[in-house]
Amino acid sequence: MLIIGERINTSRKGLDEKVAERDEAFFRGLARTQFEAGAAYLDVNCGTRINTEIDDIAWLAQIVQDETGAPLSIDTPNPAAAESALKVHKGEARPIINSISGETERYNKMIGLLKEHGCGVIALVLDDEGMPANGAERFAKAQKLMDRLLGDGVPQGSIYLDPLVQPIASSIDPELSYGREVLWTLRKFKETWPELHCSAGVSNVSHGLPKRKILNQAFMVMCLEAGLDTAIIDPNDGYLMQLILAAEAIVGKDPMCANYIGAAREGKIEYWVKPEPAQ
Ligand code: THG
Repeated sequence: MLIIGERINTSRKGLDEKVAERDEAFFRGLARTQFEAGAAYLDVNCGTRINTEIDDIAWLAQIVQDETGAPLSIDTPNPAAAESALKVHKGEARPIINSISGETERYNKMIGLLKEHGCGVIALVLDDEGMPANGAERFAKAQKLMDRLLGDGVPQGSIYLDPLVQPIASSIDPELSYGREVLWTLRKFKETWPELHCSAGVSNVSHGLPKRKILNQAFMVMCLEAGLDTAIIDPNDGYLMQLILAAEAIVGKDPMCANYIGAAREGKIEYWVKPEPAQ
């Protein structure tokens, strides 16, 4: 599982203020702890800062990369903000633009950046007609978007298709489980495009519910089985991280269970939930 650390996001409590104050030490800490916990990419999102996002995201990108050297998931619907972060991005590993969608203006501007910078891209199943209501609509929107991306010469291996996880608590139709719709969609993605990467914001699933981490952990395991290979999650949830290792071993994504055995030897597999590290 490719892990994208989700914690640098100004929609999280108190983080908007930390960006406003330019609290560099705070964000260095968030970057380092996620990287050390096993995040391959670090997401940077300051979407709450509408008027200053373009400057703020470049500031965040620079300090996060200076601290860890990790490539970034540049999380913004705004092409100007994405460009601002791309300009300061360093290192061999290319960043991931998070994200492009089928929305006309966003698509046209993001595709230009993608070609210019040769990076990866998360593709959201969202278009001018809005959000998909169920699995079938997710797949229909995905087909259109994939046709367009592949037609525009984006290599399949650079695309991370995202089925859009919606909070299960926000479904008003008792017949419709947002969890199930996403799992169905992931299977369909893998069946249709076997070489394609699939990514998802797993923690969206629990929004508005108590004891969110348990829901995130359960959903993570199910998504992994359904074909998810890239997860935007909190890597500092040690219990979640060990569940990923266990689930990969079970579905044959860990040959000879080598990673699982190695982690157990290193004392990284435990029966209890660890408290979060202090920030
Ligand atoms: N797809 C893509 N990008 C995304 C999302 C997606 N970026 C944003 C979001 N969804 C993924 N990132 C987060 C970050 C934080 C939380 C949820 C998703 C979150 N955090 C709470 C907090 O920190 O207070 C609670 C954390 C917890 O208890 O688990 O909710 O879908 N491409």
